[in-house]
Order: sequence, then C-alpha cells, then structure tokens
Amino acid sequence: MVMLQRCILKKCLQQFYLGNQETTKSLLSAGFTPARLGGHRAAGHRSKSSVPDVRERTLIAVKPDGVQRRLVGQIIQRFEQRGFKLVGLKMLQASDDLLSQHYCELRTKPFYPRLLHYMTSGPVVAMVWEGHKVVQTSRTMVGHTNPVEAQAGTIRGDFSFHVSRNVVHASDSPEGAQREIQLWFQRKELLNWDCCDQTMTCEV
Ligand code: IDP
Ligand code: MG
Repeated sequence: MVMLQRCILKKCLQQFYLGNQETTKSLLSAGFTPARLGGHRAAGHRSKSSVPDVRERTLIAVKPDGVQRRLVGQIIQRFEQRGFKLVGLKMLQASDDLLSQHYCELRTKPFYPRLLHYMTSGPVVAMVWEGHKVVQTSRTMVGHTNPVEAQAGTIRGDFSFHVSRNVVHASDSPEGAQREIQLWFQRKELLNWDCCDQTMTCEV
C-alpha cells in the first residue's frame, strides 16, 4: 500500500515538473523573457525596488533667513535621518528672474514684492532629495506655510514664527517638484549614486 502511494506521488511530481517545463517553454517562445517569467531577481538581475516611486525627487531650499541663522546643518540632518538621499546641493544668490519663475503662481499676491525682496536678501541653499513619497513626507516635515499654524517638531514649527520668514521651501507636488528642480538645477548637477544602506532605505 505504502509502495503504491509512493509510486503515485512520484508520478504526480514528474507530471508537475514536466508540465511546468512545457508551460515555460511555450511562454518563452511567445516572447516572455526569463526576467518577466521569474521576476527580476530570478533572472540574475537585482531589483532596485518593487515600489515605483522610490526615486521620487523634491526641491528643498533653505531660505536666506535659515542660512543667516546657521540652520543649514540641522535642516539637512532631518532629511538624512529620515532616510532620504541627497542627490543635489548648491548655495546660490537667487536672481529675480529665477524667483519670478519659481513663484509664478503668487505674482498677483499682495506680499509678492516683499517675498522677492526676502528671497534675494542673501544666499539660499538649494537641495534635491530623493526617496519614497519624498514630496509628501517633506511637506509634513517642513510644516504649515504659516509657522503660527505649524506643529512643533516640524522645521517651521521649531525654527520660525512668521509667514514672511519661514526658513525653508519644499515642493508641494511631484509635478511641481519636477518643474522646480529643472529651474534650480542643471541635469549634470544631480547625481545618481547608490548608498551603502540601499537595502534598508531605498529598496523598500
Ligand atoms: P509654501 O512655501 O508652504 O508652499 P506658498 O503658499 O507656496 O507656501 O507660498 C510661498 C511662500 O510665500 C511662503 O513659504 C512664504 O515665504 C510666502 N508667503 C505665503 N503667504 C504669505 C503671506 O501671507 N505673507 C507673507 N509671505 C507669505
Ligand atoms: Mg508653495
């Protein structure tokens, strides 16, 4: 009885194996690649991530008051410790032309002339950070536009008290981020690099 059971089991396994081989052969001949059949890892390629927006990028800028108050290091540290990857960084004196494009949606606001004056009053440190949902997460980290409304623990909630001196800029949507990054950075100024803790922070 036991012998008979073993025999049936062996036959079933053979059928299963051969069947799979046949199915694989016919899928390959139909144009499926081994990578698509077996997944990226099975084909010998390391998958960077199963999450498509892990390479999302955003523009963060320390405004002139943040630079004057020596807050650059603390602001960078918050993005580093959150696990985001710095892919671009520069200090610059922003021009009226750059800022009028950057803040084009605010042109008609009564505070616009004062905003330009503030943003050109000293150097700005512009950065591009990369990571999963970095746009949304960094908006949360930066806090409400008006520091009076900003929660303690956010950058604006911890370092500022007035909307006209709110220390930091963060893009408000992935589309806005793309537009702003192109405005502030040339392609060659952004680096694609692998961080050594990639599997912990990037390949989620
Ligand atoms: P955001 O920086 O949180 O995205 P926006 O509405 O895009 O806020 O405004 C851009 C910047 O314009 C603000 O960060 C702030 O510096 C300035 N701003 C916005 N509203 C006022 C205001 O009512 N008075 C003075 N400045 C303002
Ligand atoms: Mg904005």
